[in-house]
Amino acid sequence: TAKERTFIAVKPDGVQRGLVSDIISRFERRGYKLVGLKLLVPSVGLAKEHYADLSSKPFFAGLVDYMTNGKAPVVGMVWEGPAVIKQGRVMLGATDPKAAGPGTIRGDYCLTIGRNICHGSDSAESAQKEIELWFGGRGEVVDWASNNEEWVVS
Ligand code: DAT
Ligand code: MG
Repeated sequence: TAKERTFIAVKPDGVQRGLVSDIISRFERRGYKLVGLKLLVPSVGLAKEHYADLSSKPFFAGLVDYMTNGKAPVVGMVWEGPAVIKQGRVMLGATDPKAAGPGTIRGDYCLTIGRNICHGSDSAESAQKEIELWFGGRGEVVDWASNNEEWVVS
C-alpha cells in the first residue's frame, strides 16, 4: 500500500565518505516520502537489538563495533511509499557489494560486505520492528501530505 514504510540507514562509512545526500536524493527523486530522519551514534544495545538475528555470527562483534564506536554517526531514516520495503532493498543492492549491480547504491559505491554503507529493512516485520526501535515511542515519525503525491502515485 502507499502507506508502506521502511527503515533505511546510512552506516558510519557512508557518513564518513560523504554519501548521505546521494542516498537521500535517490529515494527522494524516485518519489518516496521522507517521514523520519535522525543522526546518532547508536548505543551498543540498540545495535545489538537491530542485528539480533545475526548475534551468533562470527562477524557480529565487529559489526556492532563498526556501528557504535563513534568514529562517525549513523543517519537513520523512515521512507514511505508504494512497495518501499522491497524497492528500498533493490535500490541498496546485494548485501555483498561484489554481487551488487551498477545503478544500486552498493554497486556504485562499495567493494566489501563489511563496509557496505547502508541498511534497509528486509520485510514488513523487520520494517515495523526497526522503525519502532530507532524512532519509536517519541513521535519522531512525521505524518505529512506531500503535494507531489498526485503526480507520483495514481
Ligand atoms: P543486509 O544489510 O543486506 O540486510 P544482513 O542482514 O544479512 O544483510 O547482514 C547485516 C550486515 O551484516 C550486512 O549489511 C553486513 C554485515 N555482514 C553480513 N554478512 C557478513 C559477513 N559474512 N561478513 C562480514 N559482515 C557481514
Ligand atoms: Mg538485514
